Amino acid sequence: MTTVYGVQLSPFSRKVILALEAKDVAFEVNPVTPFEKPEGFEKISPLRKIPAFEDDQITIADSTVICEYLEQRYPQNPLYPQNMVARARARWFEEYSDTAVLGVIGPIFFERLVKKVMLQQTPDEARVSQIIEDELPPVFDYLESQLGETGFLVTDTLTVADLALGSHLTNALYSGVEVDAVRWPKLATYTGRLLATELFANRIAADKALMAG
Ligand SMILES: N[C@@H](CCC(=O)N[C@@H](CS)C(=O)NCC(=O)O)C(=O)O
Repeated sequence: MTTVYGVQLSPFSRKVILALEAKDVAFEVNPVTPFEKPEGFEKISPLRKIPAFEDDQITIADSTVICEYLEQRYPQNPLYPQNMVARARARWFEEYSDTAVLGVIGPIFFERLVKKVMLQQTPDEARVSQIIEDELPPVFDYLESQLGETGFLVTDTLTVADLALGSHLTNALYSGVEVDAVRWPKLATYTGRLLATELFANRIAADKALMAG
């Protein structure tokens, strides 16, 4: 069975899950959290990070590597543009999302969801405010400067860049971080449009069911 080792609230695991769902590939999730990794997990994920992936052909880790493999193995509903420039831009925005956007949303998600809701600890709201006021604006400014009025991040259809960015924006939503539509109008519109797609809406519904349970 095609298996994702990870948890659906992890942004990197979500990127892989979204890619599988976009391509209509059946899979199961073997739950491995960043806090509790089974003994021997390094055999599946040598860096001991989630997600890892296994099917009848390969056992491999890292969301970027897994998504590229999925694209070649399951070419239907492509997530990488054929055009050379658009493809490079999609890869770039995937990288930017997984580094810079994660860098600001990740710690807020950790404080407000992981610490507060999962670990029943007091979130460091001073740290959250400092990120929202100082660290997040340059990241959103850059995204605003790159987005068009319509379509998705790189083209008119979803690419891996949208799966990566959308995955972090989903965790922003769960963390109470809204994109200010006055300051970042294109990013706010894009976020609304992306998270309303069937692909993201179904994933968000699944996350909400998990968090409610
Ligand atoms: N570049 C990796 C990053 C994966 C990553 O950082 N995963 C986090 C959870 S979202 C993790 O496993 N952290 C646990 C650790 O570093 O020990 C990818 O794209 O899959």
